[in-house]
Amino acid sequence: MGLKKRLKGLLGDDLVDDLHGQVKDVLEHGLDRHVRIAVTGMSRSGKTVFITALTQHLLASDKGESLPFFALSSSDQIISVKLLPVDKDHAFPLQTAVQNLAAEPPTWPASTTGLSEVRLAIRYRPASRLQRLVSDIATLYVDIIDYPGEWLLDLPLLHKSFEQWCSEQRELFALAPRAALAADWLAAQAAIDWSQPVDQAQLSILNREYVKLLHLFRSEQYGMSVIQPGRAVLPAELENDTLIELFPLIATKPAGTLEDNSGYRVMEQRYLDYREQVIKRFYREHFARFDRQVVLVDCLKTLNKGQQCFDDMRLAVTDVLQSFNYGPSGFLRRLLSPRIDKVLFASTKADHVTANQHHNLDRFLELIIADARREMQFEGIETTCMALASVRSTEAAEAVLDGQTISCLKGYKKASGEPVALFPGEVPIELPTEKDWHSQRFRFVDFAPRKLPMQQLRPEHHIRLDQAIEYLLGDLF
Ligand SMILES: Nc1nc2c(ncn2[C@@H]2O[C@H](COP(=O)(O)OP(=O)(O)OP(=O)(O)O)[C@@H](O)[C@H]2O)c(=O)[nH]1
Ligand SMILES: [Mg+2]
Repeated sequence: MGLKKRLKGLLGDDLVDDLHGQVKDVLEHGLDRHVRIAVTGMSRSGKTVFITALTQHLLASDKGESLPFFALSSSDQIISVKLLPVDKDHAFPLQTAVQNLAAEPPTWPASTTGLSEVRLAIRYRPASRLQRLVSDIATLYVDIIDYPGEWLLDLPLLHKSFEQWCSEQRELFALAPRAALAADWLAAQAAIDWSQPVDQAQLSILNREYVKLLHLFRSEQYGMSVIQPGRAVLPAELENDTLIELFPLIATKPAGTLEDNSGYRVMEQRYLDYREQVIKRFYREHFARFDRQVVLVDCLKTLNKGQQCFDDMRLAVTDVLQSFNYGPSGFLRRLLSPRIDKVLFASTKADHVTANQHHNLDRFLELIIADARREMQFEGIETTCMALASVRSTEAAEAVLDGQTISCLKGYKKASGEPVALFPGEVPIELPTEKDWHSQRFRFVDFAPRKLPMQQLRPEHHIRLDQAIEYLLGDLF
């Protein structure tokens, strides 16, 4: 009789299976682990604020005060957390962000214009007795990168031919608000015979106009999400580089054989160069290896701006998520060919609504990410939806209206800094009707941050950030 069978006779099946699993685990893993978290979100969705708050709370998590639902912290197992050095040109500007949030008056971080990275080492006392036989102390290394949301929208181009990209853009440019805003640009494109050689000066003019249109589409007024190529609006080191002189051809592909110097082929070549030299490099260096993912979505923005913004956001999120690798991921696979095995969809800025609306915000988020989530679940990976606020900037208050007590919020308006107390309204749990979209029913206000102290962080400084951390990391200790 094998040892395992004999032990089962003595100790029972469950206990022996459990022990067997743990021994295998320890032998395979050692106790130290490494996890890379993908923080994914369109521009202004809250990535930088999330990374700042998560890092700041984790650095203080040995005190066990601000993250009650992060079990490792609340059970006093954390010995210490520290930042690890990264290449100084790419260090996440944590200090600046933390100082600005702690200033008087506090301010939000600026929009991100380049790539940066945070590396954390969480040193802790393992809970299981078996793990403690190997070592009393273990370390989890956590890597997170931050980047401009605009660049994310380039990832889907990796899997698309120029023709596919143009055909998708054709559909988008047929819809409001793009169709009307781009009428002149579309007419100028249509007047060109793309099967013939095109003057470079003419291409430059069309490109300049296209970039202006992209800025308009993503402006506060329209809030569109599908802005491609991303480097056209945020070039960073590619400023003035011809690599980013790229726009889609909205007219259908010219028939017949096309010469290499035809307008169509010239634009197609630019697309291929951009894909190869900009997107592929970025993807290979920074996006190919992730173990866990947070997808941040600003649901309230879509409600404020209306159906076109909602549809565009849904399309962008679904498209972007197809660029990541999903699948169940054991330790060895994580080492050899990492895949994302757990995804947290988070509706950010939950402090813009009253606490009784958080559940609705979870449900509304599900509407936006339904298609993307279905595909992930098909791959057998774990997902969840959660409304959260990385830096809680409002306080709950009550008001009496027509003899009834209603829940309100108090805070400072982001735009003017003036104090406000308001009833922000309800979050729908179904897609708003045509009438609701047009009734200006949704007017969620942006708030200035409430001061986030550098020391003595408390649970009331965030909403559910601890649950998010527990979901993302809890099973790795
Ligand atoms: N009230 C509140 N507002 C938030 C929170 N997180 C983000 N915001 C708001 O959202 C804005 C954008 O947040 P960022 O973290 O800079 O967004 P981002 O995704 O990094 O944006 P890009 O760098 O442009 O891609 C902030 O300036 C705040 O107005 C939050 O937890 N609470
Ligand atoms: Mg940012």
